[in-house]
Amino acid sequence: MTTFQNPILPGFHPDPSICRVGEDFYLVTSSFEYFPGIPVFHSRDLIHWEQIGHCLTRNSQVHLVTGAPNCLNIYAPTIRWHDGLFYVIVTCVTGDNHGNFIVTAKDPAGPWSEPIPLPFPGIDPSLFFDADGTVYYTGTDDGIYLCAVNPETGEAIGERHRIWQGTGANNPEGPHIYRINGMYYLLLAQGGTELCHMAAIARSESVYGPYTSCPHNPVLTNIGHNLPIKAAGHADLVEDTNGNWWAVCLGIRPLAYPFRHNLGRETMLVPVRWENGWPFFGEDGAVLPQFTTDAALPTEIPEGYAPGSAVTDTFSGDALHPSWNYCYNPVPGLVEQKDGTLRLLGNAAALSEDAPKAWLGRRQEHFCCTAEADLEFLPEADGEEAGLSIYMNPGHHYEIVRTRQNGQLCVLLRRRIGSLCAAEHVIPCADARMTLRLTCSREWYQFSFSAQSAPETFVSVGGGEAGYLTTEAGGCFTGNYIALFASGNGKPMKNAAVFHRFAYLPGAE
Ligand code: 6LW
Repeated sequence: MTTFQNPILPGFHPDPSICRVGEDFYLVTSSFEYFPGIPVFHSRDLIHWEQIGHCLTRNSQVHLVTGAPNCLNIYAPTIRWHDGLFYVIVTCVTGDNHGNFIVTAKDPAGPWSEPIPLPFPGIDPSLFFDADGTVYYTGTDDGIYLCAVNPETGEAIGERHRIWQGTGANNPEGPHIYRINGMYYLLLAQGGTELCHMAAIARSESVYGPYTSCPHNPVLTNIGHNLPIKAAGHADLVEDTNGNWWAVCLGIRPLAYPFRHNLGRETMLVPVRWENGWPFFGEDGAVLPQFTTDAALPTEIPEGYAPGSAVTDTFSGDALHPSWNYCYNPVPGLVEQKDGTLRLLGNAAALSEDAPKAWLGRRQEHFCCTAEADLEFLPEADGEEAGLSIYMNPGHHYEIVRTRQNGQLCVLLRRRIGSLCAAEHVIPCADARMTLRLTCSREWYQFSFSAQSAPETFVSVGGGEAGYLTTEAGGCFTGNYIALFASGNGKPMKNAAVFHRFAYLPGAE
């Protein structure tokens, strides 16, 4: 028997795709404007995962562009393994490098290759390696289509064929093809990646169809179920070494009614059983917060960094902790880890600007959690600032800010919700070093700080409602980040803000 909780990857880990090589499972998720792009995870038991790297780690692979935050750049990927090589196929929907491309690697931890561009339009690409050696591209562009492809060169082979378009719900997308017991199966998402999300499946004797819809479609949805997980869809199937089948999919966990979610779309695991050549997902097609299945899985806790775990980072060594992301491609000099510190040298871009800036963030992965940052910073000019932010996008974030106003060194709270912005609770503080603290709950983000001269005394600067930093209030496809930032607010800073320690501590959900 195996019991596990969902999500298996908490926080912003949307559009999961999975493959198995021997006893090892590998999973990738979409990453949008964050860099490195396309995180890669490894597991032996589908439940405990470690992050082993990213596919897009070099500026030469992807140019992430500003524009419409939260819903552009790197969309849904697919990971497959064939004949000793890993393939990840993905869409960058913006900028001069937009389009579908493949990267490959012998080691999924990387390095991954330079992109192999593909001539196919649309999003949500997938690859299927057929037994006769033919490789098929499936994608979504005004419907689901398929085309033979040379994955080494990216060349299309033959024509594109529209195939099954789902059961008639809107937005058929996220297609994946499998060959199981001599039949071709097409699994796709439909209904849109919100509360009407679902997955549907069809089968055919030919990869080109015609496909017969499963009699109990949608095979996966949480519509009509009173469950804390909603918007389940965008699934990918995998068989374990014991012949049991599973699916990963995305889901959201709303804060409360009306359903608003702040952690982004998260990766869920669903047991799958087969009857009469059709799959049955989860419990009555639904993704539960907890499953107990008779599928015996080995329990193996990987050694690497696991999303959802506590992290204390003292910035030792040269490499950033794997949980950190830049917003867009990193700009040399803005964020630097050296000599056991993290140095942020703010440029002219304000935190609220949709632009590359001195910003380093990690996902909020729990409703209830605490983040702390030890900061050493004496702003030399009015407007120079550094701090700790709960950040959804440039237009929606709350932060505690160490700054200088009218020549006075101080700490204050700033909140931005779209066009509304307020800086308040200004507290004079001349200490060079302080600890900033963010306490997250389902209802409220609370900020406080303790100055070096009184390290045990945390002074509140206030906070803001969790409900306004949600996808429904002002976001799109990503989840909230807990971020360190610095800015010269109109001119580059002379001296860096220096962070000595950062801690992320999960709380009781
Ligand atoms: C993803 C597609 C979608 O590529 O959103 O709404 C895109 N549906 O499946 C980004 O997650």
